[in-house]
Amino acid sequence: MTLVDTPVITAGGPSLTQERRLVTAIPGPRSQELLARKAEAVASGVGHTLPISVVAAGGGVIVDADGNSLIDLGSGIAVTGVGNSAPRVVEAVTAQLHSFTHTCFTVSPYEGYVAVAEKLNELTPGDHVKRSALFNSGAEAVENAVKIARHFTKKQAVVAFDHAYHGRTNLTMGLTAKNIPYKSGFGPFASEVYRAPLSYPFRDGGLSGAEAAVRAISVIEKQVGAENLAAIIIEPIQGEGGFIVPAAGFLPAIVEWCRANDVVFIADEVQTGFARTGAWFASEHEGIVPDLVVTAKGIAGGLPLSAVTGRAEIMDSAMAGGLGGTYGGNPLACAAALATIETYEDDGLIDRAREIGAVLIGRLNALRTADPRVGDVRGRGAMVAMELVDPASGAPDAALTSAVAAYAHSNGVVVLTCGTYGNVIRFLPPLTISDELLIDGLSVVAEGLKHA
Ligand code: PLZ
Repeated sequence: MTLVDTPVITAGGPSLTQERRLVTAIPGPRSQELLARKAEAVASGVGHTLPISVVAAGGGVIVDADGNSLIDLGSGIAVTGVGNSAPRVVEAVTAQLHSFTHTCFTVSPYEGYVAVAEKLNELTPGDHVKRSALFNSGAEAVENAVKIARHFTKKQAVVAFDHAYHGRTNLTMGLTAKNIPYKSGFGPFASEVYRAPLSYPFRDGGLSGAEAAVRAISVIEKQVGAENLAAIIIEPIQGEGGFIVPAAGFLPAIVEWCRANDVVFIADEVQTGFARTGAWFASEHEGIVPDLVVTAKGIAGGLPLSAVTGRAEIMDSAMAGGLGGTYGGNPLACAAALATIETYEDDGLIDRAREIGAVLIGRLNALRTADPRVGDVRGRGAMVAMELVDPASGAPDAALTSAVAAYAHSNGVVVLTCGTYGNVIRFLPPLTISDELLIDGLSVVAEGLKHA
């Protein structure tokens, strides 16, 4: 292939040309150079999905150092809902950069942190009195939610579900279900973590939400006991575990049981939160009001920020100085979050997530009708996936899934896979993507399926 000597683009944001453009094979020579350096410099446990060297991104594209422009159907794992380098975010963070970059909120407070907490208290489900605390990563916020629930209830056990993903720190690894690559050899894990069966409609043999809840609650009562249980933590739609939407009624029944048994119900909305599913939070689709909500990812347009928000009496139970961290609620990340939330609101991105969902579900269902290897299509808003199976047995087909993803990658489309069985292709486009790009990306995936 002849090399086009493209200038390296560095300015990102929505004004980047919105197109799929391949000027070299993926990876091109400049990307290969970076990957060679990565192999020498970066620990091999830190993998990568796409072999490219990113120089700019925005709207619905990611541009690499070779001048290729790829369609982004992953948003950096559900982070850049407002798009990369979203104008309001760039402006707010730039202004904050010029005033101050860090004081440590627990040493000398500033308004941005308080304003983010106020916004979270307002936007999360329920009209009870709330408090928030800010952290850096999803895992850190999950750890703190569990800490707070234990302090409040004076109980220790925590229940997580099959297929759950809650992070990579020691406690959150223990809460996460999947062994490889998350846990194997990384133990011992924290004690007092228990696992309950989920509602997984595609693989549950017709179990209703209510029946699946009875099954889970029975395991919890027999194996843990409400008198020992501080909290139940669940993703309202499971992310890494396979975009599993529990059957209707499952989540409300679990919440109700928690209420009746003095158990804190924690919704991990790290992946589902912030407009992604066509609501501020996925809990809203089932009308549930969690005691604590954990947020991260989509909250700050790509800057690292996370939070725990919940009932004032629970959140306030930890003693002064009991919660914190050097960087939690960093002023740059808070400025980004306020601008991000304003962007979701002013640009109507919750509605846009629903429109994107309609395109995704429509196109993927058409694929499913035509191709029995597409076993299931599911999700809400701009969080949608297809599960690929062997049509004869229904067994998960991870090899087909990898082949389809690899085809998409080499043809300029960033798609991610997930699922306990590695057989789910998930779609998490930025909410700023155009229909044209989205449809082009999906046709490449469809070609990949035909090709495999
Ligand atoms: N809870 C529901 O989805 C992060 C993991 C990427 P951190 N998911 C992406 C990877 O392979 O490490 C996630 C999540 C849910 C918690 C987390 C953890 O959030 O910000 O990655 O710590």
